[in-house]
Amino acid sequence: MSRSWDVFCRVVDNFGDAAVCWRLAKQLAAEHGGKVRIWIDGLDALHALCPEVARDTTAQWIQGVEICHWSADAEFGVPAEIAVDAFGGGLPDAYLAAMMQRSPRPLWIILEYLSAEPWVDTHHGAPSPHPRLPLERYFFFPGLVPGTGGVLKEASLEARRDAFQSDSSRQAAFWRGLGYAPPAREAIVASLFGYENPVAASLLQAWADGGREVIAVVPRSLLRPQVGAFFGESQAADGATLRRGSLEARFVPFVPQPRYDELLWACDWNFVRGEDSFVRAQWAARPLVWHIYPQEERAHWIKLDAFLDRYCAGLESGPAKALRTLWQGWNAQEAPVTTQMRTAWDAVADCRDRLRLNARSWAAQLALPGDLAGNLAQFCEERL
Ligand code: TRH
Repeated sequence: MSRSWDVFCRVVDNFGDAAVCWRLAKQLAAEHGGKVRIWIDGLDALHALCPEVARDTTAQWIQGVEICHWSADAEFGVPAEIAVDAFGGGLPDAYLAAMMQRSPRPLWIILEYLSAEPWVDTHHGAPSPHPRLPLERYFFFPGLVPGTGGVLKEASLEARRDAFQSDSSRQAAFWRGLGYAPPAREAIVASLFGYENPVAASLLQAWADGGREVIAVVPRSLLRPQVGAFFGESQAADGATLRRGSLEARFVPFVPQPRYDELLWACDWNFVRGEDSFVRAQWAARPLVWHIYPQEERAHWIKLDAFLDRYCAGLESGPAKALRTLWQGWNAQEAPVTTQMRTAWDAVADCRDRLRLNARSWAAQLALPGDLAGNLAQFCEERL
């Protein structure tokens, strides 16, 4: 059944909040016939992901979704049947008042952050009664295993990925579109998207000193100035190429979301961060390294380990240990001596075929809980 949806997105920082809400909104409209509005307080973030989005417009229709600027004086009109409160940012008072007037009352979904921790499946779908208002409210937890909400995945994603990865001419066209020659077959190509990272120089040095050509593809991010600084150019411009030893760094622009997927599909390794790029790198079916969003009291280490426990479950102890060491090194908040990062990289390079196979089977396993938008639509249908 076609339902109406209001997705509320507060841009706390960076792009992840907008990225998840935008994907969800598009998919509810395109695959579930939803009438979808996204209320977002930071149009700049959405514009970066989808340049068609104007930064200064109160309401605009793009790709089947009505994008509304969530300003202090926004007029919400009649609430939709379902309100998605992304990452528990809360709903505005005026909207709550309108929800109370609507009959039947709308459903309120708190869409949580992704976590691989074992408690997620017992909390997924639990009611979260509002302290004052008689509104039905539920927690919806993304997750990696059946019993959770799954993660976002468009119906066509695997087919598009496989078509791209098996077509060398499309890959060559992709690189040329970015202004670069297609990488040599024997080169290891790694995308580098992340937060500031004191460990970066150690890994870059290991690549520069290594016996095999490495191409680091560096989109705009907080990590990029450090990569540039390694070559003595902290302000490296889009389109620049810098070289040292066996390492070539390509500085690429921040591309629209669908193109970023292609970048992930085109690389042998993907260094990613936050939530959405982390999930997309898993769907790319290539080995990845996650720079997790740091939390207070080192809570993120629990999340990181919980993910690695699941991701490495099918691996033999050697490759599992190699991957863990690299991930832990990349997330360490102090710079290790270069040899540690080199040892970690050499260890994963030695088992790269095994890690690639694991990345492929992990992507297949990730589809088992069903995709998040479909699971959410069904969850709501059962309660409306
Ligand atoms: O930007 P992120 O760090 O996002 C977040 C926020 O910090 C948020 O507050 C926090 O709660 C959350 O992480 C956990 O990382 P993320 O989630 O990977 O989002 C980045 C998005 O940017 C993702 O959709 C991929 C996209 N992207 C492009 O579209 N083009 C690009 O060139 C690049 C590098 C990324």
